[in-house]
Amino acid sequence: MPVSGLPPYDDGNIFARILRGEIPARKVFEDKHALAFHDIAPQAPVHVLVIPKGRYVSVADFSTQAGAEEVAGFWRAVGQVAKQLGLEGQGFRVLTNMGADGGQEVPHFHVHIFGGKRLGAMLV
Ligand code: DGP
Repeated sequence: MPVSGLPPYDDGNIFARILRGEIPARKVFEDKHALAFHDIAPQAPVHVLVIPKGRYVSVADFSTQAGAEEVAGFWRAVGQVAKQLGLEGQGFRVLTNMGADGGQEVPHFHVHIFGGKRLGAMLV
């Protein structure tokens, strides 16, 4: 069960389907722990999503239920993706939405990487 009050993991969610190759995605990185692909509705010149390969609904689940190797592997992938996309020099933003108040739409834990321009203040 997820720890976040969200429903249990749904294997039919869109990112699970991307992981299984059932839906195409513009992949930018993949390794044992993570997959990264361009967001379908980019909100910045660079907008990439990084997802773990494990079945975690949200950051609450991932941070409490994933193993140390999985957590480390995921965050290393985030760093590698930013480097691969050439974002390190000018900087970038990493964001995760969680649950209803966080505006999470897809119930498979993911982080957004935004970059490619000087980003404004966060909306609240
Ligand atoms: P969030 O609100 O954090 O759950 O954001 C989900 C993001 O996923 C949103 O920015 C749009 C993106 N997205 C939704 N469906 C698809 C899809 O089928 N393919 C890709 N590449 N991105 C998707």
